[in-house]
Amino acid sequence: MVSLRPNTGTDSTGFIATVVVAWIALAALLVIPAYATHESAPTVLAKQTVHIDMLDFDFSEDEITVSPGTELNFILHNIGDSQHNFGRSDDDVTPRIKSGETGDFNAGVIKHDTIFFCLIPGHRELGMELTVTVAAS
Ligand SMILES: [Cu+2]
Repeated sequence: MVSLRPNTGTDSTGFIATVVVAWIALAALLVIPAYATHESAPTVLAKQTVHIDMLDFDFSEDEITVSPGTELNFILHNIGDSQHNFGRSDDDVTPRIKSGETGDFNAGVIKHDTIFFCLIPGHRELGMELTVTVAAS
């Protein structure tokens, strides 16, 4: 028979139960925001490094496919004569990489299909564009 008398605070079983409930509540507070926050850090399931040659005016790869959860790091070799850069936007781009030099760009976990390109005016239009497609293999 289960006792329904109220916990007076002197009952050690009740105290332990209260502590357990408090820990569960604390754990929920820590876990729930991770799901509720839109920009939570995604789980990294794999890391992949991709080497790209930069030419005047093309990338050695036009399209690559990665599995969901892949953190992608680009190593960029400028084998052309002109300077180039590599990124997704004005705020998310490498410095200019000079002819003969190598740069890198950590794109983080690729959450959805993304186009990377050279942001130097005119270069993207000439062909310096790379599409990364996210697809389960
Ligand atoms: Cu360029």
